[in-house]
Amino acid sequence: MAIATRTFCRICEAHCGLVVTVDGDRVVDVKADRDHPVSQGYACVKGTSLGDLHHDPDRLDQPLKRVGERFEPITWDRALAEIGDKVRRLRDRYGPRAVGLYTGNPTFFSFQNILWSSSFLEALGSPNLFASHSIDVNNKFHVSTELYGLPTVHPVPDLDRVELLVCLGTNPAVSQMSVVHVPDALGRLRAIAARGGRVVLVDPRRTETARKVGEHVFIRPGTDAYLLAAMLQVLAGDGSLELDSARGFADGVDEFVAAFAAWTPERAEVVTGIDAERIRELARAFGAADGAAVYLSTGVNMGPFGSIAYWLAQGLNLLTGNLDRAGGLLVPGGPFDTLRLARAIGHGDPGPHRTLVGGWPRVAGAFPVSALAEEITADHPERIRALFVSAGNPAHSVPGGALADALDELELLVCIDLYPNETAAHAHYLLPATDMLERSDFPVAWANLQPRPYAQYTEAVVPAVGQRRPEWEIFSDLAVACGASPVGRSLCNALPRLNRLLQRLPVPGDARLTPDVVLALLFRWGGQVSLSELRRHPEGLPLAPTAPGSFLGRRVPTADGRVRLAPASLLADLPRFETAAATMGDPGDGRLLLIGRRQRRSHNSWMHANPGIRQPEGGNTALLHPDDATGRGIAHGDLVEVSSAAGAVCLPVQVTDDVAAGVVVVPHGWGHDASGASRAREAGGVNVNAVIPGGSANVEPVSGQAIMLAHPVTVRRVAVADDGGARAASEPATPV
Ligand SMILES: Nc1nc2c(c(=O)[nH]1)N[C@H]1C(S)=C(S)[C@@H](COP(=O)(O)OP(=O)(O)OC[C@H]3O[C@@H](n4cnc5c(=O)[nH]c(N)nc54)[C@H](O)[C@@H]3O)O[C@H]1N2
Ligand SMILES: Nc1nc2c(c(=O)[nH]1)N[C@H]1C(S)=C(S)[C@@H](COP(=O)(O)OP(=O)(O)OC[C@H]3O[C@@H](n4cnc5c(=O)[nH]c(N)nc54)[C@H](O)[C@@H]3O)O[C@H]1N2
Ligand code: SF4
Ligand SMILES: [Mo]
Repeated sequence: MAIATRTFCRICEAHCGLVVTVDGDRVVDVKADRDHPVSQGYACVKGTSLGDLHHDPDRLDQPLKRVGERFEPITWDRALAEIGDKVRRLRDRYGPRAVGLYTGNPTFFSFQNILWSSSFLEALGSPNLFASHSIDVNNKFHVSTELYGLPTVHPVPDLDRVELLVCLGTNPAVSQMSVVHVPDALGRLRAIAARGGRVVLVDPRRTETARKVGEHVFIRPGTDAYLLAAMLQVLAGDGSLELDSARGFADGVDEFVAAFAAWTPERAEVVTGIDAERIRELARAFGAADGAAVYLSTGVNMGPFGSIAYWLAQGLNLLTGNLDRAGGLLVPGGPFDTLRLARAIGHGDPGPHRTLVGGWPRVAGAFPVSALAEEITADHPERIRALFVSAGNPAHSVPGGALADALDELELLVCIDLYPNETAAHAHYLLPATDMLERSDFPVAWANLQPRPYAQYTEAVVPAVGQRRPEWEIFSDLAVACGASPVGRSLCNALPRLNRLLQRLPVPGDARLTPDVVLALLFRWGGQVSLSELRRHPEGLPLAPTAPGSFLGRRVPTADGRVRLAPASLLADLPRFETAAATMGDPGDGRLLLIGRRQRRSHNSWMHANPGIRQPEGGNTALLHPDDATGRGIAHGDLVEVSSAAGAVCLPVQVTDDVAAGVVVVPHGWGHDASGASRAREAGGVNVNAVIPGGSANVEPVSGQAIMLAHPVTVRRVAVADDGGARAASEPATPV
């Protein structure tokens, strides 16, 4: 008999409500949940294809061990014993730093994975955690740690009331944005425009979003911080910053404003390519609006000055009185006090650990991924010799080829994943994890990022296929096998940070700390709702809206409760910002600046295997402005080579004036020749990370964030379209 169960998607920040129908052990239907309190019937094809993902024959269904060039089945017990034995020997000989862990993007969408994976590493006594956030948002984590005391504090735009929303480097119609929890982001932006508000989208490409809503402003890649600096300068010059009230909540207000005093709109125009008058108009409209917000995302994060840009965005929001007010930005508390929890587990503290090479500190608990290759290949006794990769594909997702090469130097590489991805091609063992339909969950990492607060818990909706196991079990068993604390009575030791918290609570000594037990305790510890209430409301429960005025002076999690607007690390990065201005935005030698984009049917590197999603034929394409194409003798559909000192890729070109002149756009996540998933291999395309320079030389020094866009590249024709451009035309440059 078919049973329909409410749950929610955990692929991206939107967490759309879904209704999944299961007949026996088959998922027969996945639909958007029309009665969901926030997503209200919105879901994209990735969410509604989760049934195909669940039953995909290319999935990992049993543990595999490398034997020569092939992978062969091995029992869980044997795999755990062999991995454990190897890790014990390496730790005994070289110390705990011999072991490392990379946690990828889906980690942060799984309550159990977040907690158990990093706790596994802590239980082994190693600081060597690397996470995908250093190829995504480390700038935001660093700035928030400096300004607000925790990497997880990110004021979110009050989308239902904002009058002027300035978005930089985001394409909500495709991505649903990042570090904010907004299903149907395009619909929410349209609602702003429909009630007479303004949405301004700053982007080197006229995006799918810009075609549907608001005003679009072209900007040269990598230059957003100069635009924001000039907006601040205009408002400071007009005397319209609310300095006195800001001084009541924040230190360093005057130092912050003074740091950018030289950035007149005229100077910023030269760097950004945006007309000085337009900058003035935008700044003044921002200052005058009855509720305004600057929001920025990966198009700025991954640039050379993501931290300075995010710092400026925070400062502009605060000094125009928009932080912590209705219609500006709010800091939601979450269904339980996530800020208090983060502080209790020491999340804001970078700690004493440094990488062996380059001495990088940890940001949000993890070293920069750009430093990982060197930590593996360093001529140092404590180098990483055994690496666990959980829910990630670093061989593919990290810029440059050095990491993929370094993985082959490891004595042990274990991948815990749904698929045999490109990283798995280097591994010794592959361990099959359950997918989101096979596990209970609560989206803890996004709980304080909701413009419309609500809480939703889900049970597993279908039994695990084959020998797939939930990550909390995998990591608990691995901890035991590797010689860390045993499960049961002292599983607490495998969750050391959480345990510090649990020690204050009446936990039965031999209780099994399953994810549900831990969740129930967290809700009991300070929740607006209890887990049992959430279980009774599988459709999700709306929570009290975030109160304006509840953050500044009240909940700022710095030691003294004040915002630190002029932190030393950011001030120290200003000389780099000033010097770079001379060359930013245009290399001046005929090369183009490479940027990325996302596509609706992709999700980083892991949607191309899903048989339920039809992908554009032939993989990815490069977008080029007509002037840049003509000047190089390139026509629509031709095959071009995009190259840098790091490497080269060849792919078809689409000529479009949606892209600013001087810019070439290539989406990431494609090119799966090394994947073990047949459909991904056949999807075609190329991995743009082969062209983007990697390693610790291409990292934002202040945050460890990899610089992944605005690199100069050479674009040249290598072949004329043999089909008259039909293939490139099969996917319009700006679909939706
Ligand atoms: N050039 C370029 N590179 C980029 C980007 C870019 O814009 N341009 N974007 C960057 C960004 S924002 C990100 S977040 C990173 C992502 O970088 P990664 O996280 O390293 O890579 P993903 O492609 O997201 O791979 C996720 C893996 O997790 C697996 N998986 C999915 N769900 C689960 C689960 O529940 N459990 C387990 N164990 N595995 C699971 C998938 O099968 C897949 O293999 O890529 C970055 N790389
Ligand atoms: N369909 C789909 N959705 C996704 C993902 C996916 O792969 N596919 N990935 C998810 C992940 S992991 C993340 S982190 C989020 C990211 O969500 P977003 O940050 O919204 O990501 P993008 O859609 O890549 O939008 C980035 C925009 O920045 C622009 N850009 C590039 N360089 C610059 C620049 O220098 N300045 C400015 N102002 N803009 C620039 C690009 O043209 C692009 O339009 O999306 C998530 N959602
Ligand atoms: S937008 Fe798509 S991928 Fe993102 S949560 Fe919703 S259904 Fe899932
Ligand atoms: Mo991301």
